[in-house]
Amino acid sequence: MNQRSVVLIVDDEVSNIEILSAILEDDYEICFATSGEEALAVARSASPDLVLLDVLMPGMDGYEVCSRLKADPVLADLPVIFTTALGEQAAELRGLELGAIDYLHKPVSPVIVQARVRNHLEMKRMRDELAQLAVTDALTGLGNRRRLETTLVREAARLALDAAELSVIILDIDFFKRFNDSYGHSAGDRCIAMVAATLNRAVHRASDLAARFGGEEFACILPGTSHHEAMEVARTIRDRVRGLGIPHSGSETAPFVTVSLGVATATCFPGLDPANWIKAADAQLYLAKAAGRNAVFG
Ligand code: GH3
Ligand code: MG
Ligand code: MG
Ligand code: MG
Repeated sequence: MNQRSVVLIVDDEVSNIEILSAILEDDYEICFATSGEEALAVARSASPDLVLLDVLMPGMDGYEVCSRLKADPVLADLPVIFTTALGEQAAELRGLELGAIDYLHKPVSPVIVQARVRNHLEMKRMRDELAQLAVTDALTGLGNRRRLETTLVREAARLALDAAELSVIILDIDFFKRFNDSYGHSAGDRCIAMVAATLNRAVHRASDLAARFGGEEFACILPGTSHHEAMEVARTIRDRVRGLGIPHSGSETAPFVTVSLGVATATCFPGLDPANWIKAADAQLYLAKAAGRNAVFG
């Protein structure tokens, strides 16, 4: 069953929270806050899908809460609907200009609240799905090149701060042109998907990323992983792919599909450019190919 969406209700008057809760609690998980400060804390801790936000509150008002949500990279996409008794156009315009997605006037109509919340949650669900599709490779379900590039940039920034290690593995299927020639392009696609699944199982820390880099090439980003550990992971992947036993009569390494892998490890240095990590791993991959394939170099 689908997880229920979470709606955060923010209002300094508890009776208003009770009214909105009663309207929405059959369909959604409800969390609430009675001040602006508390709203920001609950938005961070409860990961709501939508916020109903009162404008007039003592201390931090709703406008300020909305501005702070929109300035926070993690919370900026959270849809905000203002709920207020302020009837003036200027007040409504200000809320919308601050990034709120909609405006509800108190006293609220239960069916209108339900319909607007439902529509905005549906739009958010579609936005999230599109965002996920934009970084996913359709054939393998792994991250795609865009996902790889944003991860590299993010990890470079992190590495510059905490001076940890980071390893990169590049993988390329051996004699794959011949595989397509012998068994056809659809069989080639299935082979790519099986190699991807093997790769994904071998790379299992929460911070690890396995991505499809290009046609039959993959990359793994392994934050906090030493060169020695990454070499072990790469050898495991090489052995498991060979162990799949996918027939490949044209291969010169074995009568099965094999892969070659290059490993590179970055440590913190000033002006580090993540593109160089891929280049370094690629240079090792080239050596693995030159040495006969079904090999790991690093
Ligand atoms: P090497 O051992 O040196 O890597 O030899 P190779 O034949 O694998 O060489 P190369 O990497 O140059 O060739 C990759 C081939 O992979 C070319 C292309 O026909 C095939 N390919 C690329 N993307 C796809 C894909 O999405 N599906 C299928 N079926 N084949 C693909
Ligand atoms: Mg109020
Ligand atoms: Mg290739
Ligand atoms: Mg290849």
